[in-house]
Amino acid sequence: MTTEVSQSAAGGVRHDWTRAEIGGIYRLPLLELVFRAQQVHRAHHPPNRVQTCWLVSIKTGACPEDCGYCPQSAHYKTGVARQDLMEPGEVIAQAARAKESGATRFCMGAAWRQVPDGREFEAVLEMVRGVAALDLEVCCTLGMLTEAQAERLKDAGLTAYNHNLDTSPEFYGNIISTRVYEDRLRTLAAVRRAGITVCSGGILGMGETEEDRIGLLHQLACLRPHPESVPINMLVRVEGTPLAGEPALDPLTMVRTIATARILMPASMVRLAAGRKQMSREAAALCFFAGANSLFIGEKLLTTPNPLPDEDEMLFRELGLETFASEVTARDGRIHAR
Ligand code: SAM
Ligand code: DTB
Ligand code: SF4
Repeated sequence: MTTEVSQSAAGGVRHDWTRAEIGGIYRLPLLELVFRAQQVHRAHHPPNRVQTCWLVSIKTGACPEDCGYCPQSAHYKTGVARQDLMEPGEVIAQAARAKESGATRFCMGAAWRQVPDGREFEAVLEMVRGVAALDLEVCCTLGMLTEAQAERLKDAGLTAYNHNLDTSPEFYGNIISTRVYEDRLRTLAAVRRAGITVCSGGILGMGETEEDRIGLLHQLACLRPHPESVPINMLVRVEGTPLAGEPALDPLTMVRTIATARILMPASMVRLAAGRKQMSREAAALCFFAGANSLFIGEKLLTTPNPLPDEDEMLFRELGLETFASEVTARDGRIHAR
């Protein structure tokens, strides 16, 4: 049985949410919200199971964009060492190691505003082909993409493309000035048209209001179809970025946002993405209870640290979490029972 089947059995998926409705869900008493989210979770996904994803930065730093949260922007002095595009062989070897470590999805990130055509794009296509041949889900996040590029990535075997909306349309301009919300939506549409699954979510803790978080969820939940994968990142505050001095986010805000995302997008994989390093295991446990069923493993995200493999093994053991085997998380980015 695929999730699509269980989804219709559970009453269908909506794309016509209003902001007011989403606000009503987001502002429920926390325990009521988490309880409802767990019910929705169980109607659409196996309980106690998480997808494990591995990130690698294939091109690091010197990015022309000015995203206020990002250590890789050329606009800020953050101490991130710049690195040109990696060799395909090296990336594919890392993917093989990621698979040995138990990852079922391999995500390649590049600090680009947009994908450059030519030698570098050809190298990325070779990486995608190599990773797909290892029978891993393959994801890329390379910045803006044209339809022609999306089609070539699809042909190379790409499962998913990550492109985050990050925050609400109103707050977006406070964080980034070098591109607009509409650019992000256009890339997501190109990805969708090419038949690649969409991975899109946001970042919490950038000084946004509750209304902005509701606005982000509204944008995501009104995409048709929903993004198959929704990463919720807690801002990693990196020295030198304009957001380095933001106060720490209350982890319960992550829980609330994840629970709301789970209710709005019942069949999607919701990822507890960046920020686990600065989160207690109790907070992470609540995020999983609220419906997160995916996470990044491996000791580094793109440029910042992630919990160590030993710590994650212990977390899985203590919570009784099992990981999806690669045969279970199928290459179309959705879960299929064996
Ligand atoms: N350059 C491409 C882009 O922006 O789409 C791909 C790489 S970019 C680093 C991928 C995503 O990482 C961003 O959209 C953002 O949501 C997330 N990210 C970057 N810096 C972060 C930080 N300090 N904390 C949390 N998430 C972050
Ligand atoms: C996503 O939503 N989070 C990941 C992945 N997609 C590419 C990136 C997190 C980056 C955190 C900051 C860093 O390590 O540079
Ligand atoms: Fe560049 Fe992506 Fe970082 Fe923005 S988030 S500065 S586009 S690498």
